[in-house]
Amino acid sequence: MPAEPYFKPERGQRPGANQDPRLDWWRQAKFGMFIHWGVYSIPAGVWNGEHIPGIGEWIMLRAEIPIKEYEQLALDFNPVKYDAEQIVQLAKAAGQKYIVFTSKHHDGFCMYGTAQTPYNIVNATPYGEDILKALSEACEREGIKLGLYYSQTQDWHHPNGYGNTWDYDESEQDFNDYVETFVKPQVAEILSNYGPIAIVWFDTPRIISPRQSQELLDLVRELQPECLVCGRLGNQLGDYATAQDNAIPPELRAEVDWETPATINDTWGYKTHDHNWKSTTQLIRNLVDIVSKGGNYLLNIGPDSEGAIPEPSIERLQEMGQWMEANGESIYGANPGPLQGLAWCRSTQEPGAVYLHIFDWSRSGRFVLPDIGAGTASWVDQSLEAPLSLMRKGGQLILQGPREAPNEHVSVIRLTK
Ligand code: FHN
Repeated sequence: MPAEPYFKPERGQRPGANQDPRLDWWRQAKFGMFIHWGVYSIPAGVWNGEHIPGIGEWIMLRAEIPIKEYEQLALDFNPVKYDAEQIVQLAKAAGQKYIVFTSKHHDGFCMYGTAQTPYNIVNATPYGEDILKALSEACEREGIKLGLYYSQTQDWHHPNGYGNTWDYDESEQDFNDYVETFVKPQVAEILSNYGPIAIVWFDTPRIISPRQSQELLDLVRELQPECLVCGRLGNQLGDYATAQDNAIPPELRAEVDWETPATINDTWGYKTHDHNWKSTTQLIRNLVDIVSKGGNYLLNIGPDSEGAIPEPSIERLQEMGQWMEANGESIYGANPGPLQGLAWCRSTQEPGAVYLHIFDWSRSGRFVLPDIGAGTASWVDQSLEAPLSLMRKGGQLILQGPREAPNEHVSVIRLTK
């Protein structure tokens, strides 16, 4: 059976980019916050009283909502609880170093003030404020990098955008005109009006041609040369590879820089019916697993239509942050470690130290590993006082710790010479 394609071929990394120092901050960061937010947070998964299956931000397509009807949502969009500072503080508390915000998703509604269409947060809603402006200012103040999601191919609102087969006749659409007269000017806007943008996070490349992908890349480079472009620009042109949603490769992937975008429950855009929240332990393990294999974790929140962040997301991010506060040394800037393929533990490393992240604590508190040349073992979390010893015997390292895992999520041991 062929291995699962964790990276679709068109979601690759341009040759040589894995040596590019422009990605150094991102390689250091490891953990980011994705934000999916738009007018789809009003129906929140329910249309005409019917629960529409699937991810919340796809409701327009899944329920084939006519544009004229869907547009009415904007008239009710008044997110008075939106607080950019609170969102950025939450990201910081979680230990996330960058934010990626949906400037325009597939439904075509723009969450920033654009001159290309009145269908945007400033001109089409009672709220009337530029949500992105406030977010960019809060990010700048708090030293968090800001990336922008932009749907460059699917646009179910624009007459020449891809994907709306219920309002438009595909054979009459002119996708090239859409790219030239709408996408490029919008990409120029988001890169000109909101200060330094760290990433443009393109998505679902579908029908975009190699020339169109290249020209978008050139535009980003021209306007903000330091700005990264994710692997979903299409045609293998991104600065880093983007894994499939929620997918963690089974093995080390050291040959490319990569990122897994992921949900905390099962949707990106807010849905009232989705209560399938992953546990904090699972989320921390996902982060560790990803970093141990060479990737970054971009974990999503979906604010509701008032702009409030769902409480279960807040709780989990805060708990992740507590773990990161104590154990972040083994995550930020860490490379994949020498021990790979073990079920009970993951490893990362930096010069002079190997970090063992223990997922399954043994009942005896004893762990046997291949001798990787370490002479001392210590807890990364300085508040831990449980005894820990290391012995080298017959080409093996024998670690002896307490009988109970000292951390309920993942306990981290530092091995040094
Ligand atoms: O279709 C989108 C989806 O709505 C969401 O934005 C995710 C995030 O990675 N990307 C696409 C599906 O892969």
